[in-house]
Amino acid sequence: MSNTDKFSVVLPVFNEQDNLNTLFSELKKAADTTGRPWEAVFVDDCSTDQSLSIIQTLAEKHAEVRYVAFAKNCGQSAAFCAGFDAVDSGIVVTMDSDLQNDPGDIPKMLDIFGDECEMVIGWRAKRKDTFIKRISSKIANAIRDGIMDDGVHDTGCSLKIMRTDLLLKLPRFKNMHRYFPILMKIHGARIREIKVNHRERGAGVSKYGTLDRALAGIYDLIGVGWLIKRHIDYTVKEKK
Ligand SMILES: Nc1nc2c(ncn2[C@@H]2O[C@H](COP(=O)(O)OP(=O)(O)OP(=O)(O)O)[C@@H](O)[C@H]2O)c(=O)[nH]1
Ligand SMILES: [Mg+2]
Repeated sequence: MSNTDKFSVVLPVFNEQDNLNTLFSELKKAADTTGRPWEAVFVDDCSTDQSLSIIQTLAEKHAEVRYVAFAKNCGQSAAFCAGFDAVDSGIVVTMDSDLQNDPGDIPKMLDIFGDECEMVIGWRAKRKDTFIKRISSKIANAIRDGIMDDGVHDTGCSLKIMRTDLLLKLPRFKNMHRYFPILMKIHGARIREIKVNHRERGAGVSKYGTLDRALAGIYDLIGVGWLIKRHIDYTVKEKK
């Protein structure tokens, strides 16, 4: 990897109409400072607001914008996977579309991504979330850390940079995006963390309830624990 390589920003979207224009202008400003070619791949998950038409307008105006639009709502992990399949570069940046992540952090993350590591993850040291959300996230992290060691402080931070070829090897399942660090790690990625900015949601409402997230989280932990134990790892000595 070199510091001139193209990168692709994958953005899952579900009903974010009032955030998208600001998000794109912030993203463009930050991405252009890197001097690298880049693209934004929005994945609209059958939003019921004007998100898709805003994305279509952005794509008409800006050559960097591409999008995938789902025919029905399939969930955030499906959106990430469709984005990974669509990108046209070896480097994927993931982030939320609700302005909670700051695109201004991308250049410094790209600076440390490369030959020495295959994944860079943000660490929201000062979270701008509700008390309930912070506590439930702390409990979820503690349980997760007890079952699997992904070696990072903030697994749930959406702002991440990962190598496309490794991402395409990961097993695909609902909620897999909550386990990218451990899944990347068992596929050989060396991970580095960097503190990032975190902001309040721009406009619109959260798409997840605390209880739903907790219940799904327990179920998924069992599955991911199994996947890690049963992961196949081999090294080829010779081949003809
Ligand atoms: N494609 C797709 N994206 C989704 C879905 N649910 C959420 N998202 C996107 O994923 C990102 C994170 O969702 P949020 O609702 O902000 O989740 P959160 O940040 O944990 O919750 P808040 O702190 O309340 O914002 C946002 O960009 C959403 O638009 C979904 O079902 N499909
Ligand atoms: Mg959010």
